[in-house]
Amino acid sequence: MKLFSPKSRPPSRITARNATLLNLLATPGLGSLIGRRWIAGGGQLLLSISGFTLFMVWFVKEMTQFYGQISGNVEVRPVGKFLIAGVILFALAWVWSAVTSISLLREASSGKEQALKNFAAPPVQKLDEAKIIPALATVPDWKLAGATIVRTFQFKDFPAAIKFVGAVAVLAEQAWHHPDIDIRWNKVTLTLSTHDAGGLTEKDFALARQFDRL
Ligand code: H2B
Repeated sequence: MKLFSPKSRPPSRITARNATLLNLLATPGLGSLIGRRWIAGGGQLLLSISGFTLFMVWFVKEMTQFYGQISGNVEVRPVGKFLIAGVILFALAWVWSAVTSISLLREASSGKEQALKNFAAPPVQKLDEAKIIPALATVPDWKLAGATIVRTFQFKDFPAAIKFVGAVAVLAEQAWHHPDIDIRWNKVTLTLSTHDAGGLTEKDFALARQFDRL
């Protein structure tokens, strides 16, 4: 079950674990936010802060009446409703954040499973000339260079180039297929071939298409 899960990549196991610890042991909702579950995190945080605030109202009223009683100049009024409301809101936030934490943990492990599945995938066949030409047509910005395909991406500056390389790394890891990367200031050159097959395979073209969409 995915409560408002974003369409971005699955969280790492570390993130999911930290999110769970934060949600369940610190403040329900904070963990969901670091797990990039913005709506669920926001809702949980609202509930938990409201619950804590009502608890504090109860505590202050209780203390005021207690010390007022000593000086004898305050009538005692029931304030238990603030405590009950606060506990209920906080409990709701906690349970909701627990559900989100479980979802994050499951998504993180499924992301790992995907990488392992890719790792265990049967070796793909090396493409011959007859198959390479039509495959190249699907990646018009890439050039054939021997038994590889190459594309140079240009960015406004070095940080932008590095950000792009970060995104490339995530896709490559998920596909368990990695390009050679050459970074020169604001230019990034990606070179793809399938080392295990000793040449080009469909994996190279599939990953090139993903990089083109970044
Ligand atoms: N990336 C590329 N481009 N080619 C591979 O053959 C390849 C890879 N193999 N990433 C993966 C890692 C791995 O299965 C082997 C053990 O290196």
